[in-house]
Amino acid sequence: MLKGFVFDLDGVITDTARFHYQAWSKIAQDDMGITINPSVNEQLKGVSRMDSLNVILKFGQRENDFTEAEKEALATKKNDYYVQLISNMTPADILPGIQAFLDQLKAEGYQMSLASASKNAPRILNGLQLTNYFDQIVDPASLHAGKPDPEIFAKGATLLGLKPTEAVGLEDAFAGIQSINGAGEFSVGIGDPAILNEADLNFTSTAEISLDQIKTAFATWAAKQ
Ligand code: G16
Ligand code: MG
Repeated sequence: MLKGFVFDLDGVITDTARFHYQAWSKIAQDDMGITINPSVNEQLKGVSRMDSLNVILKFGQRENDFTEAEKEALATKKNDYYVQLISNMTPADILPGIQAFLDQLKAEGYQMSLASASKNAPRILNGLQLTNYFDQIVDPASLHAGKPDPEIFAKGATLLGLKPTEAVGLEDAFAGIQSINGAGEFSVGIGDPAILNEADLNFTSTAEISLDQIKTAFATWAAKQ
């Protein structure tokens, strides 16, 4: 039986990718002499802060040029700038259709948790005034491996006291869909179905999300589990 929903944050609830990109672009340019581009940005989605830095250093062929302490300092500097950028977020930054979807889930008594790689997730939910919708938030600092490892989505369900087959995971990144599938949950992809081709159900944007369609597809999927 469908009992709960595990949400990704960036790209599903709000678009923080543009702020991550702005912050990484500046630090990469100013402190590493690396000019990043939108295709590098794609590789940062859903990836932890330190792994994002490593992607950028590899792109700039500078992966051996910084000590661990220097890398920590670069990651901290990026985060300080990023936190400034997100400090003005308001409910107007919630992606289309999400507020109504969350209201419907609450009204129908579903449990909800957040499976974001971002250590800033609680701060972002606060700005969006969505904190009260979420029964649990997975602490990314508690994880052994990030997406596509199943751990984060598995934890999103267990924190709610749910079996994987009672939970739906929502994601906009391919690595996130792999994480949901690996956890044995029903996966909903938000975005290009050609990219998210391993999702159990796909919506091209958040505005298209339909709880009725999820329920129908989930019932067919659950019967086969
Ligand atoms: C988000 C972003 C990633 C970011 C990561 C860590 O993941 O998509 O680009 O690197 O969080 O963020 P922070 O530096 O704030 O801890 P998600 O899982 O919400 O898509
Ligand atoms: Mg995402």
